[in-house]
Amino acid sequence: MGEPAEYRVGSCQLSIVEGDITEQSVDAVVNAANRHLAGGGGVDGAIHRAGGPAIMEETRRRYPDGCPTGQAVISGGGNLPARHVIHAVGPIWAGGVKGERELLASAYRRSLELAVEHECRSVAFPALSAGAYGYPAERAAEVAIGEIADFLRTHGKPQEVRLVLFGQPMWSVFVGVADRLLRGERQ
Ligand code: AR6
Repeated sequence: MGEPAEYRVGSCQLSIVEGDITEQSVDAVVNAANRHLAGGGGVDGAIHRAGGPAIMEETRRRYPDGCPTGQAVISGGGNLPARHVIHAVGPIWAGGVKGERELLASAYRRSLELAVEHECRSVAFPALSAGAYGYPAERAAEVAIGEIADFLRTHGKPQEVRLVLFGQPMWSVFVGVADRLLRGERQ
């Protein structure tokens, strides 16, 4: 089990932990959703199973047209410990030639903007696009960590961002990238 790795970014904290996103006691958890907000496997399946039907009822009602790739929408957290779920749509990996990097960066950025708009002090993200959508792990980690760190330096909030990785291999890829990109900021 990878120990939590913590980095100070400006006045905020970025932590990288191994675990299950549905168990995080934070103000908002981010879901790795699809454009139709139709539910699915992976993080999406786990969030709807643990959170109950209220989440899907709300997204169907408020966002009947779904959510474009690279964007995010917000709902309540249902039965989850988190108050909100931010449904972010990352890109499907297509070899890196379809603007995937910018779309993935935008999904992280838009999620953080929504978190700040809803006064969330703590937000937990999974590795968006790095499962069923096939984004290579190391590159997904570079985008995630680079984008989150830029946002925290620019805005000074949310106070805590937690990257929650499923399994030790993915946790070590993210910690390796964070040690490189955030050199000197590990606590
Ligand atoms: N907690 C944390 N991480 C998890 C969990 C969990 N409970 N479950 C899986 N992961 P994925 P994507 C990891 O496939 O690539 C869905 O069907 C997983 O091991 O959830 O963005 C949606 O409906 C991987 O490292 O998201 C979409 O259609 C990472 O989370 C599509 O999959 C992301 O894997 C989205 O695919």
